[in-house]
Amino acid sequence: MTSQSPIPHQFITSQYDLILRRGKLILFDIGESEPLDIGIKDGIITAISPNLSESAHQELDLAGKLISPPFIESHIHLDSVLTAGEPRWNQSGTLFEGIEIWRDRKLTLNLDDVKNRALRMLQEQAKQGILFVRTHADVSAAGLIALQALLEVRDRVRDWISVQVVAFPQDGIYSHPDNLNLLEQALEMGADVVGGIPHYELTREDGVNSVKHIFALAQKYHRLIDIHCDEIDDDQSRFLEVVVAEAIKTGMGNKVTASHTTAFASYNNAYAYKLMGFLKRTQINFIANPLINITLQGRTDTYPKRRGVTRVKELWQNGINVSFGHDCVQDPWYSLGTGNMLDVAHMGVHVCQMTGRDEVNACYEMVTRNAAKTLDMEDKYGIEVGKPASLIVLAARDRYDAIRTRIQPSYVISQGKIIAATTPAETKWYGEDYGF
Ligand code: 17E
Ligand code: FE2
Repeated sequence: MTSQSPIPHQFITSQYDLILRRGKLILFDIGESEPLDIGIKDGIITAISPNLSESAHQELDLAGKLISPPFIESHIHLDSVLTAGEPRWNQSGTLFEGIEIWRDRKLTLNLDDVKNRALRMLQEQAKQGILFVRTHADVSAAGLIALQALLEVRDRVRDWISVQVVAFPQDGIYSHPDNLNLLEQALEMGADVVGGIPHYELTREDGVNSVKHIFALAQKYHRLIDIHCDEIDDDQSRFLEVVVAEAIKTGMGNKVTASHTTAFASYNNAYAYKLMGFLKRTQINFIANPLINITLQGRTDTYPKRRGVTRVKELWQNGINVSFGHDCVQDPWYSLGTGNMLDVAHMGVHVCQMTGRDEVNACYEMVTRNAAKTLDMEDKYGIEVGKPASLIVLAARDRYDAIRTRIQPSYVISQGKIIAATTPAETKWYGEDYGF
């Protein structure tokens, strides 16, 4: 029955707008549930039960498919997506050539350019089951165009996808006299998170000062922190320890995120061991970007060649919250990608060597539940009665199978509405028939 139903009485008294029947819920620390029914009313999950006897205006029979909380993109640059090759291709494949190309591309940014690309990307992401996104917006450019565009997009899409915007000073906050002010102005305009890039400040001292300044701003404006930190293979790049020190001194702990931290993979083990103890005390979050880290890092190595991905497995083993991001889709740093978080988890399994069964499941958590913690959005995330009905349906047996096949969600449901549905491609076989 639809809202055009000829029987208005039933419409008014019906308990649910939508019922999902016979779906298996991912129970993170346990496995998958037996098939269950989920009742949804006014965008909220109002019932989870083995067999809902009532009917609803709309029902979907999931026939044993998996129901997962949506994917979360915890680290992407929506201002630069879909610009690969503009104005030129990144030939060296390094982070630093990417920054130079972007410096030229951003001279031609305008609001519509950023908004159109960001909206297109968000729609692609949502079709692939992503309903929460943290995007960086470069604020080291006159005019704050990228930031203004992404704030407008954030507010425009909030009925179907939650977006957080990080004020990210790509060129550093001390490399140009205006950049410090631009960062603060971005927070006044409404950026949700303060960012930084200490390893790209001109000196070690500037890098340390930048981290202190970021914490001061976050406290003044009551915002989260997400710093691009030590994104380099240099084993002497040690801004993570400064982030840790500030997190301890301010008590900001789980409101703080260190993104990339690729140098952590190059630190000597004695130092890494000491640092790991401090990390456990602070409870800060980590974001690794396996697709980008494996391609941008190691570029100055011959052989042996480093992987350049932070110590994901060891952080996870120590109970520290880690999520995975895609970072880029078709931009000066990474020309590939569709935004699919299962591609990211799949690469994470490989480059972090997390092939044990629990480890594969952990990689699934890094694109779902762990990222909700990082984004501080746990209150509206998860499949529980009373929470917003934002979830995805996967034609997979379990999390391992979902990562293995990198399957598109059959349904994407956001705040109670079906916003995307995918029918699997069907391949016909015309070769020999072996009878199985
Ligand atoms: N900017 C940066 O500093 N690092 C990155 N990985 C990207 C942009 C994508
Ligand atoms: Fe990034």
